[in-house]
Amino acid sequence: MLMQGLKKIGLGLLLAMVTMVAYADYSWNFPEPVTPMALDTLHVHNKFMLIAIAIFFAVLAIMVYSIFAHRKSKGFKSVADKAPSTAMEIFWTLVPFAILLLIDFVIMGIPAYHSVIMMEDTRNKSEMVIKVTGSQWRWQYEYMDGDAQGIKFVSNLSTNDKQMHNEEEKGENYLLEVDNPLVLPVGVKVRILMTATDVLHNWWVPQFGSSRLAVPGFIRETWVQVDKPGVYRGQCKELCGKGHGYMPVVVNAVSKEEYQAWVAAKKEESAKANAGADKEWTKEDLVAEGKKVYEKNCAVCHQVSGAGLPPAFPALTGSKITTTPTFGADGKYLPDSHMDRVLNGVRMMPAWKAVLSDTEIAAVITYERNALGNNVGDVVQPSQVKAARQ
Ligand code: HEC
Ligand SMILES: [Cu+2]
Repeated sequence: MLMQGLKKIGLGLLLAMVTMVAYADYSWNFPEPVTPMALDTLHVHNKFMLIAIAIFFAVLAIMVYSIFAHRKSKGFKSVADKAPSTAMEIFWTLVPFAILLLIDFVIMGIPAYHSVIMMEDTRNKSEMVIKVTGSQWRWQYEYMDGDAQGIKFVSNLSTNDKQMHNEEEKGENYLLEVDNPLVLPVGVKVRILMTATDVLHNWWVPQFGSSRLAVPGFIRETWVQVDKPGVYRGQCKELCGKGHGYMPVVVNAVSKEEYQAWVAAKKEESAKANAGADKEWTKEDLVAEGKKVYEKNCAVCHQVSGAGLPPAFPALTGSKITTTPTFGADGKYLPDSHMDRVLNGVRMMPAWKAVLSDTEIAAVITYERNALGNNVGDVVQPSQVKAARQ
């Protein structure tokens, strides 16, 4: 019986080892660390793992020895029959306490302390600052200083609907792809300020080893220094509502030269968009532009068709706000009107003032009023949005 059991266990172990070798690409291990923080935490993990394994085998060895050496057939009696000794009990309480103290506070405490200090050290030698804002359900990035100062954009999921509904083969980066990735120069320590506009989110890229809650109303900090060029993917790591699984993080780490080129291109792009804000747009152009803005930013809640998901997310088709005038006789927007809702939000409706440009807001409002089954006929120009902001 015993031998058979042992054979079975042996066979099991062998099988486990074979599968481990088969997975030698380490897909069961941590993802390859690419920042000093990720490397440090991986080392801490490995040290702790060794300590835990050593303790496991030491305890197991004592147990197996005790069971065999003190078995009943050799005449050993149950401890329960022995008279308790207070001195012994105190001694055997203090010994594990001392061992734990040594392991936890010294052998494990020192490397862990080192890691935690490293994580908290966001300012020392950091060369640039980026603000990351989480919203239901997208990330917004803003470059706060240096050449890139003023660059600000929204990063939306770019996986199409068809893949989600199994009408099309799922792509390689299914739900881990965005329209505008965050671009960072390699080898530069970047201080990251983090906040949220609605609920808790968490900006998490496993290969960076940093993860911090984004809390509405608070600015929290972390940092990354990506040492290897590449595209790194992550996700929001805090359950944040219906679209939690649809707000991936994509970071493109490039050489300093490529980064400079990207900054220049991005600046030119925003200069062009600003020029667009001063001209008079035709209704057709606004509606066409607005469709893009709508499908990227609004359709998650109000649906592509505009039917919404009542009662949580109202329909925009035929709604009072989208079909009644948004400007009063004095040219100012009315309270609780279309412009007010989109700029300032209310309850679960996000404010778009700080997220979308004048042109985008003008376009999306014009689109909602003249598409999605509505046919109000009026247009909102970017210049009117600009004025409305004041
Ligand atoms: C996170 C989900 C969400 C997103 C994304 C969203 N909305 Fe809303 N929206 C709401 C909710 C909820 C309301 C109802 C708010 C209330 O009155 O309590 C609303 C209301 C509105 C209304 C008023 C409708 C009415 O008749 O009450 C308009 C207009 C509107 N949203 C436009 C937009 C536009 C434009 C966008 C994209 C730029 C957008 N929404 C994105 C959730 C969302
Ligand atoms: Cu989130």
